[in-house]
This record gives sequence, C-alpha cells and structure tokens, in this order.
Amino acid sequence: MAARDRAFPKRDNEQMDNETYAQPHHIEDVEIQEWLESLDSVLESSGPEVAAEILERLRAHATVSGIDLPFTANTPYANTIPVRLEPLFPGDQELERRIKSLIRWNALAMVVRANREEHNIGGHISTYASAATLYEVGFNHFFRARTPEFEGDTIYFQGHAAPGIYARAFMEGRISAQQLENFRRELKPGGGLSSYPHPWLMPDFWEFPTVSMGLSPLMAIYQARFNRYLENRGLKQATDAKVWAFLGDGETDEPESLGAITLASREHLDNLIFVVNCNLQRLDGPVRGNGQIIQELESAFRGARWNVIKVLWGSEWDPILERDTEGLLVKRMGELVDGEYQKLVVSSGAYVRQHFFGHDERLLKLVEPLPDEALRRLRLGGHDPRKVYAAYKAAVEHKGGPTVILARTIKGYGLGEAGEGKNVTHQQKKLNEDELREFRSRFGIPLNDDDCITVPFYRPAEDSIELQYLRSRREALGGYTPKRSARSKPIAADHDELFKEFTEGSDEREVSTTMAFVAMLRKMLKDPEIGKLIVPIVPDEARTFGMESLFRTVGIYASGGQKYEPVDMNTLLLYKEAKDGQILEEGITEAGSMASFIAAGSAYATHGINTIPFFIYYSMFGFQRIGDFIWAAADMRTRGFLLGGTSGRTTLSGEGLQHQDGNSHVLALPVPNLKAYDPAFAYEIAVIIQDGIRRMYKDGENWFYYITVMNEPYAMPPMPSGVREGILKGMYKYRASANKKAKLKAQLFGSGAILNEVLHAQEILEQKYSVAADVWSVTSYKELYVDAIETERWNRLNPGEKPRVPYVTRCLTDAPGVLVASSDYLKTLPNMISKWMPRRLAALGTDGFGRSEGRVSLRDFFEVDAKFITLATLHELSADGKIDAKVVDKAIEDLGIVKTKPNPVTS
Ligand SMILES: Cc1ncc(C[n+]2csc(CCOP(=O)(O)OP(=O)(O)O)c2C)c(N)n1
Ligand SMILES: [Mg+2]
Repeated sequence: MAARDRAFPKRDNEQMDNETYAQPHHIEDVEIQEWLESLDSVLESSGPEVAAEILERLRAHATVSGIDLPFTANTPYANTIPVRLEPLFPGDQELERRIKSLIRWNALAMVVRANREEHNIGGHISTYASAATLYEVGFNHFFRARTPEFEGDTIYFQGHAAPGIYARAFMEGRISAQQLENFRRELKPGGGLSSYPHPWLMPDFWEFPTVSMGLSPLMAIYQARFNRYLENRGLKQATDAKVWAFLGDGETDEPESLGAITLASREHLDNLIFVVNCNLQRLDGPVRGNGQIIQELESAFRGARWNVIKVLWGSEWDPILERDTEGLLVKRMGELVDGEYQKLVVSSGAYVRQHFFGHDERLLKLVEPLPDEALRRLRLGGHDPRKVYAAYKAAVEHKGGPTVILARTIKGYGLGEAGEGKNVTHQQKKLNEDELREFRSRFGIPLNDDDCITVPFYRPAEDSIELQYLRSRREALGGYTPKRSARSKPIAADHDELFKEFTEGSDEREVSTTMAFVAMLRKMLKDPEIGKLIVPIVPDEARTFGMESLFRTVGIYASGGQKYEPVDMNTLLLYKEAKDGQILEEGITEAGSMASFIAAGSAYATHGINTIPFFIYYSMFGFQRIGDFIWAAADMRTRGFLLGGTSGRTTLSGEGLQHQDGNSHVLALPVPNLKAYDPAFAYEIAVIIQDGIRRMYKDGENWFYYITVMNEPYAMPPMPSGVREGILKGMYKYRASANKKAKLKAQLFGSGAILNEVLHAQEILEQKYSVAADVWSVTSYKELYVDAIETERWNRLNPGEKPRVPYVTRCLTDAPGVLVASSDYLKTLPNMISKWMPRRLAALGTDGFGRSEGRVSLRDFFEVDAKFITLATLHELSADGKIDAKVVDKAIEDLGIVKTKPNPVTS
C-alpha cells in the first residue's frame, strides 16, 4: 500500500480543489511498474477475485478522494466472443443455408406478388432480409416449441419481419401457397395472412403483437418477470424456458424499448434474451449516421447490468484480425460512424480497400492477399450462422441476468441494386426482372430465367433433404413455433356466494365504489377456486385506493424476498414483501403495469393458466397515457379487469386539470373487445365483475373490462330485483317517480357518482316543479351504442324481416316525458346514442379542463349537478311547450345559477 500513498496525494481537507492538482504529477515508469507488480503479486497469491475487489475498492477510494475517473461502459468495436471460445456449429451449415435461401425467396415473393396483384398493398422485404440468419439459427437450434410437457420458449418476432416467418411456416407445411398468395389480403376467399403479427387476426399462429415499435421489448421484460412470478407463487413449474425479443435498432429510440431494462437486471431475468438487429438503418435513413448505434446500445445495456454480446464481424474477418497483432484493425473499426459503414455496404471492394483499409499502410498490408471481390464479401456477424450460434448459446447459458445480442447486419441483404443498404430499402416492394434474376442467382434458387421473373413460391419436394432436415430440427425442438392456443382449464364455479354480500347494500354506511371494489378483491383473494389466480396490479397507488391492508394479507411480490425489516413492522398495514407475494406493486409505471396485465391476462394461452389480473390505476393515466398498450392487449385477446380509479372529472376533487378524468370512457370506445362500465353502486360492480369472470374464464370469451371506480363516499343501496341484465346491457330503471298523477314527465339518466345528483334533481323536480321523473342508471354508454349499431346493421342486411329494436329504444318505448342525461364524462357519450331514443335528448357532461376544486364547486362549474339537471329538464319541457320560458328563467334564479359563470368547455 506504500505505492498508493505515493501515487495519490493525501486528502487533507474538504476544501481541496482543482488547484491541488494544477501541477501535473509526472508519473515515473518505475512508479507504474511498482503498481503493476503489486497487482501481479495479489493476483498470484489471492487470485483474480481478490485482485478485482482491490481494484474496485481503489476506484471507490479514488472517487471519494475527488478524482474524476473517466467512465466507459463500452468495449472495443469487436465481437464479444473471441474465436477461440466459439463453440462448434452443430448443424449442417450448407443445408441450413439452402433452406434459408428458399425462405428468403418466398418472403420476397409474397411481397412482390401481393404488390403486383394489388398496387401499393405494402409489405416489407428488407427487414427480414437482414434478419434471416438471426431467425434461422433460432429456428434450427434454439426456439423450443410449447408441448404438453414443456411450456416452450416465448418469442416476440419483429413485426416487419413477418413475411419471413410466414415463408418458414410455408416450408414447414403449416401455411398454404394460397395463404401466402393472399398476404395482406385476409378477406380474399381461402383466407390470407395479416400484414403483421396479430393474435386477433391469426389466433392459432401469432402470440404477440409487435408492430407498434417499442411495445414488445417492454412487454417481453414484464413477460419474463411474470414467468418468474408464476414460478415463485407455485402456479407453474420452474423451467429454463426463455423469452426472446427481436427488435430493430431504430426501434430502440422508442422510450418504451429501453424504459424498463433496469427491471430485467434488477430481477436477474436470465430467462430473457433481446436480439437487436443492428442493420444501422430505420425507415428514412441511418439510425445514427453520425454516431454508432451499437456502441450507444452497448453502453446503455451494460450500464443497466445486462450481459451484452456484440456480433459484429463474420468468420471471414477472423484471419485478418488474427494478423492484426497491434490492434490497429479493431481501432479502425471503432472509428467509423454508421453513415460511413452504410456507404461501405453499397460500395465496391476497391472502395472498401481504399477508404476503410487505406487509412493506414499497415491495415492495407493486412488485406493485401485478398482480391477486391473478397473484400466486398467480408460478411458481418449477423449474417454468419456460426457467430450467431455462438452468441445464442452464450445467451441461453448465461446465468444471473438478461442478455442482449447486438447483431450487425445489412438492411435489405441480398437485394443488391434493388436496395441493399440503401436508404430507400425499407419500403422496397418491387423488383424488376434483372433484380429478381440476380437475387435468384445469389441465393441459388432453382428457377430458370423465365420462371423466376414470375416470382413463384418455391417449396422443395416433401421428401427433399431440405424439408427432411427442417422437419427434423423442429421435431428435436418440440414442434413448430409460433403457434398459439388457448389451453387453460376453464374455472368451474359461478361464485354467486362470493358476490352476494355486495348486492345487499351498505346499510347507510357511506363507502366509495373504490372501497366496495377493494372489499370484493379482498374476498376474491380468499376464494378457494379463484383466489390464487387473482393478480392485483398497482402502480404505486395502493394507498390512494385503500388497498394497503392487502400488503399484509397477500404480500407484495419480491423475487428475492424482503431483505429488511419494514419501518411499519408492528402495524396492521405493514409493507410486506415476499417471494410468493401476490400483489404486483410496479412502482410508478403505468406502461410496466399494463405489460404485467397483458402477461397475466394472456397466461391462459402462453402458459395455460387462468390468471385473472385486476390492474387499478389513476384513470387519467390509463387510455390517455398507455392507450397503445391497451390496444396491444386487445389484439392479444388479453382477459382481465382494468380499474380506472379516482375517476370522474368532478368526482375527483382537488386534483385539477391533469388528474380529473372525463375522457377515459370516450377513449375506451374504439377498443372493440373491451367492455367499459361507469357504475354507480357496489352491486353494479359485483354484477359486472361476476359476469366478467364467467364470460372470460369459464366460457372462454375474448373480452376484457374497463370499470371506473370513484372515491366519493355514499350509502350503497341494495340491489333492486330484476336489474342484473340491465346493468350488464348498459341501463336499467333505478327509481321510478312516485307521483303517477303529474302531467309533466321526464326520464333522467345518470352514471357513476353523478347518479346521486340525478336522484337529487328528481326530488327537486317533483317537489318544486311538479315534474314526475324516472331515474335510470346508465352503466355503459358503450354497451348501448354497440348494441344499437349492431341492431341497425342487422336490420339493414335483413330488409324483409321484422326489424329488431335496439335495447335503449326498447327501454324507453313507454317512458314518457323529456330526456336528460348527465355523466362525469364528455357529453358525446349520451349524445352518441340519442338517435335511438324516442325523443330529443339533453346531455350534460364535463367537456373542458378540470379545476383543483371541491366536488360541489366542480359540479357547479361543469354544470352537472342537481340544479343544472333540474334546469335542463325544465328547459326541455319549455322547448316542448309544456311550460312557459318564464318558469325556466325563474328557476335559474331560484336554483342560484349564475348566468354569467365561465363556460367550462372553453375556459
Ligand atoms: C410506434 C411506431 N412508429 C412508427 C412505426 C413505423 N415504422 C415501421 S418500421 C419502421 C422502421 C424500423 O426500423 P428498425 O427498428 O431499425 O427495424 P429494421 O426494419 O431496420 O430491422 C418504422 C418507423 C411503427 N411501426 N410503430
Ligand atoms: Mg434497423
């Protein structure tokens, strides 16, 4: 340690500043030598671990001593796996090359043919062309299928590579030539293939929708984590199954792509492998023309403690690198920016010699023996099966954390003049005759000059060695993939008993619908059949929703268990984390929580396990923030319940513009398989959840649910008889007017907490204005709307039949009087069903920006409270000529409505 004292001046006070170091200290060689020798002696006596520990401590000491040590998470621009550690390639490389070439051809053919058939139908050739080796090595050697005995690997295929995956399935005999012919034209007779991976459109094939860039990397991370959750909770056997996610290098710019990578390392997800196809290009041009995307990604992933494997150079480079004893070539490799590399791809061998190697005489010497053509054909790592195999093998064997493989490839590989490495290549869909012949020759496709320009699909004979080999490889890996099937055992019970208590009312006790839901959740968690299947998911809002008691009862999932004594150890509401904890407390990430929801809600297909996710969150941060994940969940046929908590623009008081949600029910409209409810009472929630569990998990229907719950406390009434069906269909009469004699009549519609305002208005109208009003609870405008448009369509297509009547129309056929609807959401919700109502509808709602105010003021501001509902009703009666306008004017005064108040829609 004497050496250390000499090398670093002692720190004698906190004020030491740069001046202390102003005179550069000349380091004598002998000084360095002493340091190196002491390290060597430690290495010899105590081994590399101790030596590493000392260096680490030294680094820490240097940092606290104020020494600014340069940091780099990068390794040289070279393959991570050295040649000497490369495993033998176990397959028949030549046969695999031939199979891959045929797949390349068919993938290209389906895009070219589709566009000949129908101009501009689209499709992508270049993505798969660059990724073919990455996939084929996986298919031939790594991707294990799902079998009854083994759950199989889970693979997220890059969306734009879909033609290649179809072309392989064609070779496997799983997809017909007719289907290939109808790529991107699913509606043609005989069916076709969807443009991208969509489980909704191809439920027996695709498992994961990946084409909205950035979603699949994040979903894959949470999927790998959820697999561990299932194991740690004893819901499935622990296996070495892997989650593979293939992504584009351009895709990594999406914030979701890298947004959760620290979770993967924190959770030690060695069941997770990312393969980033680094062709250095995206759609418009280079990903980082002026930089190096691979090095950038390496440092991000290494910084996040991932195992990073770079596969940059193919085997042809190995002998050259071996001759490079001074490390000049690797240095040169690291100097070029990606724009320069892209230029080399499209250039001749002579150009490569001059501009890459010509930089230094010594580099030129290294490649002197090679002709120009050989220089042009120096392969990149991602196109060399041996290098890719080595990387995959290292990845599947890696323990303790996730792996990312950064594989360098060429976008549009093999397209030659038609687009290889060119900026336009992403959208290349047409090849001329010469280009087709060149591609054919380059990949040895057995088609003559005339045949090849008709771009036929080519599949070798059933007993050809290619198909025999391909089949035998897949047999060895358990069968074909991708393949999707819903394979969980349906739940058996109806659970009437479980939900009964919630239909009985709260006996005047004031509770919110959130509290009611949490009480249901608590009870469901105890149920012998579904209890263990429930997956509560919350993004750091459990206390907001009054769920903290669940921490103690079912525990928060923590894969490593709880390593500390919680600060609230001795309280009833202690923060209990456990290896088999049930709650997924995700922290502040709605995207991550949604990815967990997707993993849990699709486990019936991925794992054959009926997990039932309940994801509760601040409703404003749902559709509005992570709408595309919800869309992906829908595509994936995800089942489960989304709970929009603290919802309602005027019901969530105090929070203001950002938090108050009057939007989510409108944003829920476009998701076709999502049922959206805005219930007012506990029994409505009980009916919806019970029925949802039946439909999704017993009858296997592909729905998922959005239910808004609120934090306004009020007495929960018992369930009136005969309303179950109405709750589910979207509306039912909750309270008829007691005054049968009144001449003035009205039908009032209310949803969520606003139903109470409507009930209050009912009283005012009866008592002060002699209007007999019936009150309806509208639980779902979306259900009413969907029923109406479906009925309308049926009638249009069946002109000779007795017309069907939409449910909303049937409800109101004999309902007299004016119609007034109010909700805590945009007025468009009631307005969208008004055309199926027997008369004109007045709609009140919360269009506009929220305010940080109390509930009473908010409802006055948005004009959805009892007095505005009363006013709207009187106004409608006046418009019908039933009362004088003066009565309305007087009412405005009596009700205390300020005519000059700000307009909520525009203020
Ligand atoms: C969220 C989203 N934004 C934009 C697109 C349109 N898009 C499709 S592919 C693509 C470029 C992909 O580049 P990269 O990720 O590098 O993949 P490559 O094809 O090069 O392998 C773009 C912009 C998309 N599919 N999703
Ligand atoms: Mg790319």
